[in-house]
Amino acid sequence: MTFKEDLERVGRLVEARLDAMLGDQGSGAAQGTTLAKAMRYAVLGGGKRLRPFLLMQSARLFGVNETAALDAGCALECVHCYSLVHDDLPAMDDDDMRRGRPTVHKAFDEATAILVGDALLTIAFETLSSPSLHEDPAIRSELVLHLARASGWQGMVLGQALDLSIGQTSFGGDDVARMQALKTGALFRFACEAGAILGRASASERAALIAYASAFGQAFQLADDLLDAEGDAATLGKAVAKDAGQGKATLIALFGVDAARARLKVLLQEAEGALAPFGSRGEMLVETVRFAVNRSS
Ligand code: GRG
Repeated sequence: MTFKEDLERVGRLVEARLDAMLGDQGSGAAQGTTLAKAMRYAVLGGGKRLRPFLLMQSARLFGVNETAALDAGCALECVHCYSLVHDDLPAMDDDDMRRGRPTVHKAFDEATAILVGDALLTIAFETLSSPSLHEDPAIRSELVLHLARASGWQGMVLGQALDLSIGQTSFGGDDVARMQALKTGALFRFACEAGAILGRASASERAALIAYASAFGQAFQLADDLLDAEGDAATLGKAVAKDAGQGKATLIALFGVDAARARLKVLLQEAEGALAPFGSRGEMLVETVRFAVNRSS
């Protein structure tokens, strides 16, 4: 199967599993509520599903059962969607469009968008800790621990807080890199580490995947910044040129587009190099980082 075919196949699996997860929620006490409808709106029908894809490809290196990896990937996608919903709020990035349609607080209202984020975050941990995900409680507990670390106050939330603090302090290249490693990179690291956890990988295999994820996260963010600087709003499904307009601290703002492109090449090599221990089994992950760097949306 080609990379594109597999990305599409996983996208369909993720969509169907998330639909079922949120249908289950909707059939309980939340059935028919605005909250349930808004959660479905936030999660279904859009997105590249790159984080679950990475998780499933990492798990595949170790022959992990795809159903377990899919559930863990959907938990991760719920955290990602929560972060997008909260990031779009007026108190944060104040965006009207996401994934080609109105943001959750525009389609519903701000209070609902806050609650959607809260509920998606908790569903993620409900999913990871459910005995149906994996029979071994030690594996489930390790997944919960690492997702909590990646998404919380020492991870993505801290990255977002640092990003929001820009303007109050002066930011250099190292500060921007640290902020982005937390805000964007932490969930990619979890994606790859979760594959290693599910696959009971050796310490060196796990370290290789973490090194890949680190280069992947930086490359993904640089590509994202380049798309914001040079991309097309219709293709992206969201506003462009926001970073410069808001005086955002990006590596492009500090060093320029040419330096960003040169750094992207180095990161691509780093990501590919980190996969060397897996030989040809790592080919899909090589394709994934190439896709993340060359994407147009
Ligand atoms: C609110 C705690 C909290 C954190 C927000 C994710 C985030 C942190 C902010 C989003 C701002 C942003 C555009 C960051 C750049 C990287 C990024 C997460 C892009 C969106 O991810 P994609 O391209 O989105 O994978 P899709 O829609 O394909 O899932």
